[in-house]
Amino acid sequence: MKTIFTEDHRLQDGKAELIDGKLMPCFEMPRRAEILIARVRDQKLGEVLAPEKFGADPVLRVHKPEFVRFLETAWDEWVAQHGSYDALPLNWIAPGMRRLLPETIDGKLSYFSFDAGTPITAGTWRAAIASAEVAMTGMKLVKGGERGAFSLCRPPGHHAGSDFYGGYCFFNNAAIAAQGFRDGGAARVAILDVDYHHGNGSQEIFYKRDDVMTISIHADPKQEFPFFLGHADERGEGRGEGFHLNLPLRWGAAWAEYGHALDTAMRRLTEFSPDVIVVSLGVDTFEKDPISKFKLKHEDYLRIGEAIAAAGKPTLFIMEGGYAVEELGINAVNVLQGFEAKI
Ligand code: OKP
Ligand code: ZN
Repeated sequence: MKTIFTEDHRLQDGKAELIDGKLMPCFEMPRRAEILIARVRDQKLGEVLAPEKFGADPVLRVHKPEFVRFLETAWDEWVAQHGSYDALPLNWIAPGMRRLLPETIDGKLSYFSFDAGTPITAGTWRAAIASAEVAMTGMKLVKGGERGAFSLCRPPGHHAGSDFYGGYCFFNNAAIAAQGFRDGGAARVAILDVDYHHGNGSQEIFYKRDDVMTISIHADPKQEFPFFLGHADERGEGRGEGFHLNLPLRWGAAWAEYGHALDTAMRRLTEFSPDVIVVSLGVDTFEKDPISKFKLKHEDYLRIGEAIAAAGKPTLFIMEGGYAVEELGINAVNVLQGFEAKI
């Protein structure tokens, strides 16, 4: 299959994130995409294409204008206030406080974010737009008849919601592509999120809709980030009731548990009968991932790709997480090769 990739991902190169009570070098780093594209080339997965320009229009189909405007100007406002170093929020809204948009940058960071792991840098806006363009270009390829395509997005997207960023994510690339499919004529789109972390942004964006089904297999939020969404009893709301599925697994889950959840996911997805599948492809479920606690092995990623192929639908893979950097390429490309072996 074809891969969509741009060097513009490098524009997001945060210095540090707050993790385990310490400011540590960002796990979400440019080297991730370098390793991924090297493996794509090495395995001769297929042609590598640059993204087309889409600008902010498709982003605005799923994100609120005030949020998009905030991200466009946040760096300049931060530099004017503090100086030329990465912007991180320091506090968040608590129950009983009022959600009013502050005038100053520190307040705005707090208003639009949900963690201190996601630095806004000089290049964040351009990298995030480029990442969304990578997703949209993959969308166009699949809409144009490709059975599968790989959007090598970086920064990732599945934690970003209609008006918030966090978890290394700014714009929700998978949601933007899914909405792109809808706008291009697809009646039903399924997002299957196999990243270790719950795709809270994708869930929030489509929770009240029955045209985009969201399914996420992830570490139980009772144990793991993002903690406050991703429980098994969240099934959608209003028209969206029954069109969302969470499959949380406990720390330590290996293929036995994971494969079972994937079967359940694919059964529900098939019943929905989507025109197209968008996969939020995280490989931080890997046994050696430094920030995660599942136990998948290299060969398990082939099985994930095969299971997705068995649904028989055009499929767009959108890169999300995975932080065992040196082995990231093997795991992600294994999913794509498992898929291609079964189509
Ligand atoms: C982004 B993606 C875990 C700390 C969590 C944020 C993780 C964001 C993951 N001990 N910090 O879903 O891979
Ligand atoms: Zn993740």
